[in-house]
Amino acid sequence: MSNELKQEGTSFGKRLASLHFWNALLVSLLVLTGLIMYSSYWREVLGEAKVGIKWLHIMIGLISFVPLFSYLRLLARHWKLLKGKYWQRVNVIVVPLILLGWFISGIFLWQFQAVGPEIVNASLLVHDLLTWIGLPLFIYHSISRQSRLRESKSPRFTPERAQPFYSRKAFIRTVIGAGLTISLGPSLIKWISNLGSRQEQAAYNFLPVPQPLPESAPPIGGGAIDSFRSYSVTRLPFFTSENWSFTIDGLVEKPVTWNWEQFVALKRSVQVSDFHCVTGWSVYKNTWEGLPLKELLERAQVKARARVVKFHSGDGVYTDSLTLSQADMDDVIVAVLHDGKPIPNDLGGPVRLIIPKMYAYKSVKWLNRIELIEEDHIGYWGELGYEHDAWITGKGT
Ligand SMILES: Nc1nc2c(c(=O)[nH]1)N[C@H]1C(S)=C(S)[C@@H](COP(=O)(O)O)O[C@H]1N2
Ligand SMILES: [Mo]
Repeated sequence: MSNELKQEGTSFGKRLASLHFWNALLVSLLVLTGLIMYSSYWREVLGEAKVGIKWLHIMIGLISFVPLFSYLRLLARHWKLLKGKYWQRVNVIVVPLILLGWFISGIFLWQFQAVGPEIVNASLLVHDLLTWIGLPLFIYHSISRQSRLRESKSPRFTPERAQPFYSRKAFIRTVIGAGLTISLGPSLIKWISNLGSRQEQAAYNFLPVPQPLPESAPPIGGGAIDSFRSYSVTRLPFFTSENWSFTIDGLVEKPVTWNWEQFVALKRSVQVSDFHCVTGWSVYKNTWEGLPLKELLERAQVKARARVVKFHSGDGVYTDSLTLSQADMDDVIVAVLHDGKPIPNDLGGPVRLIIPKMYAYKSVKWLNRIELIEEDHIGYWGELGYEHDAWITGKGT
């Protein structure tokens, strides 16, 4: 919205300036909370408070509809006033479109269970795309307006008029600057300091390397569509074939602990399934090879008293559980290979749980212990308010 209009001092100009201020403030806060959610550094530091950040983002997002809606009602009049100002006219169309796109896709992402994976996937794409278009535009806009303002500090530009306007801008600029530094700074430093050791981290430290069955290579599902967004609430744990083991214990007749060599010698089978994260991304047609949970439980001989299967991650933090009847589903698999290749460390390798009919937060990475218990156990995300029974919309029972 134009400076010129505001300096005219008309009430219409004042309304536009005020809407512009509130919108800039809300968008700054959305960018701040959005980037914090995106950053793996903050994910680790915030711990459980990350759920609060998500709620804040949703709330601010909902509130941001107020200035957007108010502006849309003024748009026609503003448009007329901008006669001949080509770029400003482009602006007053493009900016509300970006905001509206963010808003609508945000609503779907928020209501992921109601709309199902396909709409959520599309919404995440739109939300991300608009962020990578909108964010640079937004930063460019706030910097260029700032310098335009400085240029216009002629003697006629009286301090009385400049002061409140400037302080609002300075405020927004501080929020943006602080937001970018806080949310991206640590990730950037971490990324730079990791540059040297990246190769090393990617190495697969397990010998013997598990050999894929004929159904896995080439993958019977034709190969996964799209890729995983590596997500971990902790720092990545590292294992090698020397220090890794897999245990089944608790209420079983035959508790067992395998080392890596013994574990890869067990008979595996292959299945194809889709993988859906609640944040909106999915990976379709994964060919997983591993040990059906059912068979592992039969082997350990579950005691009659047991009700629940608890899964422990080697990260020492993450857990989840299934009831015994859920654990009886044929497609629940303790996976060792994905599309014929060993599961890399950042995606939960060497061994992760796969429950195709439930959201991916039930898919415990670095799985190394299965414990049979009597009482129910609420897992990591269940404790943070997500549904304990994470059935995917349209796929559940
Ligand atoms: N141990 C552990 N398992 C985990 C998680 C985690 O943070 N730690 N994140 C869960 C979530 S929310 C998702 S979406 C998937 C992500 O799997 P990926 O990192 O292989 O993409 O793992 C699930 N299993
Ligand atoms: Mo997730």
